[in-house]
Amino acid sequence: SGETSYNSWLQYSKITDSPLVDNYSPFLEHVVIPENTEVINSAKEELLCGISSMFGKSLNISTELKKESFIFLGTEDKYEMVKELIGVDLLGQLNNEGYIIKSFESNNSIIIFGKNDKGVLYGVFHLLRLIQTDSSLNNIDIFENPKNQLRMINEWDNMDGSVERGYAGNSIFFEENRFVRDWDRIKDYARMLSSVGINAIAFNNVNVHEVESKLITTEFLPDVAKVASIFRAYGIKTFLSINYASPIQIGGLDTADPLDEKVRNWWKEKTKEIYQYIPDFGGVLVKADSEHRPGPFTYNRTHADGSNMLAEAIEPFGGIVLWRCFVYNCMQDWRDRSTDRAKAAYDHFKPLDGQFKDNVVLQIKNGPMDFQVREGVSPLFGAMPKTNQLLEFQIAQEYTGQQRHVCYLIPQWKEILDFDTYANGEGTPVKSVVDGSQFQYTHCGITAVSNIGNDVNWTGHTLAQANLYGYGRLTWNPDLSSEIITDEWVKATFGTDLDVVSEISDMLLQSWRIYENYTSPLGVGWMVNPEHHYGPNVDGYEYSVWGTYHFADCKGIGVDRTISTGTGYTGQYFPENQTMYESLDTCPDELLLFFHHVPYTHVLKSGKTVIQHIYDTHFEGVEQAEGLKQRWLALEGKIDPTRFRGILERLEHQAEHSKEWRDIINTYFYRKSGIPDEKNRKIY
Ligand code: GCW
Repeated sequence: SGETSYNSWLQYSKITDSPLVDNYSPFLEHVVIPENTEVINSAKEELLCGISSMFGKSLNISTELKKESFIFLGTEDKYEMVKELIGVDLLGQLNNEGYIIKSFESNNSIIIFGKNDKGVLYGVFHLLRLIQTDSSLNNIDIFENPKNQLRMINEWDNMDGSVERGYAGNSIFFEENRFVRDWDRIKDYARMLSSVGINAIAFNNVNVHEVESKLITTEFLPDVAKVASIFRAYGIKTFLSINYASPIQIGGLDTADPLDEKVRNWWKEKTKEIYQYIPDFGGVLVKADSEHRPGPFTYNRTHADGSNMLAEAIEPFGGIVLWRCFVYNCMQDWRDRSTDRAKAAYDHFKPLDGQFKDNVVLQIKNGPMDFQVREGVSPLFGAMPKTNQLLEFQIAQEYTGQQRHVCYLIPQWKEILDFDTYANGEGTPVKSVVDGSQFQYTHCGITAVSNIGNDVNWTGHTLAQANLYGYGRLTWNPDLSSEIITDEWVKATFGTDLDVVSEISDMLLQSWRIYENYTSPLGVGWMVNPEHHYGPNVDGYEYSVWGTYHFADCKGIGVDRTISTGTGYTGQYFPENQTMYESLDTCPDELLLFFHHVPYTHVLKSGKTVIQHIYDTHFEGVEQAEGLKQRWLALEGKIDPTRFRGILERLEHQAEHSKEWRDIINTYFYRKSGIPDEKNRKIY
């Protein structure tokens, strides 16, 4: 049935054959819950549901401590009740969302203790995860604080029900220019998100069209408030994407100039109104002066002027302004070799460092171009010590197979988070910039474009659920390894059978490289069909206005972004990285064509020429895609039929489609270069 795929990693499958049933049972008699908040109630409901589903057992609920066999859920307010059991040593180190889990074999008890109720909720999800992954409950001694303050999701949902870059059906929030009002589905989404530690969401598209502009009016605020209340019960704050030109669009003013008093007052009144409906409203997300969206440039104002104006309006209510840095010239002339889109965000924002208010956070895409299979890490990270920064990933697989191909992105995100910016000298990885530990940031963290829709299984490709899961886990703790995250997801989703776990984990962990192999070699991007961005089209973006070129000719390929002979982009990095990328000797192979234009005969560090690398990876990628399908087929009978077939269909498509990629890419470069494949394979 669809239920299994709908339940994602919150399967709570019946546990019968685990060697650990005898270990678990003694703990599962009572749940002691002395407090009563919305979030604690969510924690209680989840625990009761999880235990009853896995063990067919209802826990007895009590507010008083028992002598034995109990699970205690409580916060600092109830510290007195459990102080003998948890001691004081770690207490002071718990942050607002942190928690402690301890278990005691002597009386079969488990203490889940949060500084606040959110910690209790996260602790309950952690306990349920331990059981779902076959972990022993003996001698648990867990201390967890989330590493990032903002752990956010951006939906690109439009009110007509479509989802921009959505690959899993329509919106679960909107249809026909109103709210869907399927609150249960939204609640289940909230459960999924909070189970991996997400604490904020903006649920409408950053491209705010006409109807969506009215989300901040009384026409829709009651519904927004309803959605916010569902998320609130799971510790998730609601944000809205807003239209920068709202004062004109919905306010009837003749300007949106951020320095105009009328405009400033309009936003102050508007903000007051929003907070009447949603007292803990998180704030606004703004895409301004980007891809034809309105912004302060219209009035010759800076992005500091624009964002500060909103920040001032929202400050009295504790809200924040998430301001995107995806600002570039999308009307470029391809003949112009001096403009480089990769440089745009840094060029626009770096000079403004120090001018932003404390409650403005700059939201920066992980790459300087746009969520390609592989690109350099944005040099803006670490370059603005006096300005709050938020990292933006894309879980939706716009350029990585659109959730029809499997492409597990956790390894990619880990590389980005671990990338050393050298902002404070060696050992200043991106993760340490956005978690606020390098500079005195007041707000920071990680956000990402969601990959869900109203498909029964949420993500179209069931294996794409792993990207959403892993995103949350990584955001909670960027130091978790890909292997650990993957292992958790597979076990919680498909059960703990050893073959299933090792096969699926390995398929996921290799999938990004496989996808890269048959699509986009050596950091060159954009060889996709325009607009929908699916499938190969080497020159699809070569002569366009978007600033997206590979410059392939009969001699060579790649974008010269060096200081000495190119666009100078490498100069935006701190010296160590600048030197590494500037020189052909030290630039890593995998990003070679992102930074350099080289002849097809250029020899890579691997010892192969560029052209032979292109041929080899494309032939190999197709074999690997076929391999994924074969490995999946071998799991038949170990996966429920619905998910088995659904995933198989997509893997079959992937294997076929990878051939299309291989043949078009190889043929294109063979025809351009005239250099035959050393191994004489079929190229057209
Ligand atoms: O990559 C581009 C996408 C647009 C998107 C834009 C953005 C929301 O193709 O669909 O618009 O990025 O991030 O603003």
